[in-house]
Amino acid sequence: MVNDNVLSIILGGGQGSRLYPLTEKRSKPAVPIAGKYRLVDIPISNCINSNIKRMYVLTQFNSASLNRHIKNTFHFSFFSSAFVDVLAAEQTPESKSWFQGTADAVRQSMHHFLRHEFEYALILSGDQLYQMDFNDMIQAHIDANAEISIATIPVNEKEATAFGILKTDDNNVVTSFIEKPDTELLPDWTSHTSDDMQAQGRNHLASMGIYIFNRDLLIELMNNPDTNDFGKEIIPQSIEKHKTLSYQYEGYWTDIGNIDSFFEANIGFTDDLPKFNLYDTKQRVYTNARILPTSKISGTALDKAVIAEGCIISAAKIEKSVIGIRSRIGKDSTIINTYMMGNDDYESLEVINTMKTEILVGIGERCFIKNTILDKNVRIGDDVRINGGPHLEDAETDKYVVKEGIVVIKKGAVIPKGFVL
Ligand code: ADQ
Ligand code: ADP
Repeated sequence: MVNDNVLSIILGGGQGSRLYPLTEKRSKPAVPIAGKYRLVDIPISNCINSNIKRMYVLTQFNSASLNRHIKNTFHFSFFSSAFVDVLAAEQTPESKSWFQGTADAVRQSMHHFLRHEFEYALILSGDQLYQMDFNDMIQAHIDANAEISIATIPVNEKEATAFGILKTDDNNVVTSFIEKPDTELLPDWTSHTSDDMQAQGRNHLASMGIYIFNRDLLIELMNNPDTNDFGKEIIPQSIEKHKTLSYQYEGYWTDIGNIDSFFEANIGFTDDLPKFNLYDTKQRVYTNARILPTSKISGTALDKAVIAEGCIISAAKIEKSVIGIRSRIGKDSTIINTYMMGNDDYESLEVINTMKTEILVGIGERCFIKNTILDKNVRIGDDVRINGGPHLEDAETDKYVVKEGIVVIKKGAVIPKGFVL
């Protein structure tokens, strides 16, 4: 088993500005996805399913929800060496020790990693949706006697400018690498891909931001304080000096680092055959086992609705939407193409009677909500109409943000009765 030789380092997020306002009050790994999971559950579950059970999650700030989630979710046997630890940047954004980039984040935490025995460091991004067995990649790395491996995936020309693009020789050894090339450079950066990929126009080989480094090489590279980023500096500077293998992957993989892709990925769970299979018992996605009651639904027409546990729903219609844990939706409301994250708590009658606001947590009666992300614990009054879509211009208030037509209602926001957007 190679896995005892692997330490996993999950890059949990920089400033998280691309996912703002979901990252306004929590760190990126704690952002809820698919109604009951958190972003960080994806890389952690991939590691557990690959039998890699020593993991560090690096994050810029340590939100209470991230700590609570990790602490409540990942329990390993007392007798095992398995763990998931969160390491947060210890200073403020103004301070020099705030992580300057992905490599800097790893450098500042090296003393934690080096307390463990490992041969290979597996470095993962925290904002990607995919199910991958890392053992195949590790085995390919060992067989090729490589010092660095990069997981790669064929992408089309439109996507290629958002990624590190590379070229390889016939043995899949990386010969050149360019981080996020301009469109006019792309014709020089095509690769020979499989017939299936070519048929989809995927002729560029992109880095998935998933790396294996041999321990000694990682130590050597981290000793150079001038390099702050893997994609911009470490990888391009290393390929000539250190044997770097491209491990090509052709399964489903998507970056969910901005509001648009995050929204699409969540709504994608309502497809007849979602590209990411949450029902695969061989590749389970682990999350907090909350022991919630079943969901109760009355008088609602449901079409392509994904509904988590513990909801109380009386809506008229829910279509192509993901409804998260403990959601409450009032009578005659219509929810279309929407991701509702759910609530942290139920409001008991006692609490309701002493509340300052009369707007209950969840969605009220006779509301219409479309093309919207509702963060946790929102209170939407009766007769509210939120009609997101490309007709809306980007905007921000204290209660919501509009980004590329998607309305994001901020965590805990109270939207008064009759509000229209
Ligand atoms: P990007 O995703 O643009 O490209 P980056 O913003 O550095 O690269 O993020 C990589 C991962 O690290 C993300 O999960 C991010 O949240 C996290 N991260 C960023 N800064 C961090 C910090 N200071 N501390 C902790 N985590 C941090 C990279 C590569 C490309 C590759 C794409 C694939 O540079 O070559 O194609 O990933 O998505
Ligand atoms: P979940 O994983 O269910 O989305 P959290 O981990 O955020 O939720 O919270 C789990 C439980 O902790 C909630 O049911 C709630 O009762 C409680 N809780 C949530 N936020 C806080 C908080 N800030 N302080 C104390 N308890 C909290």
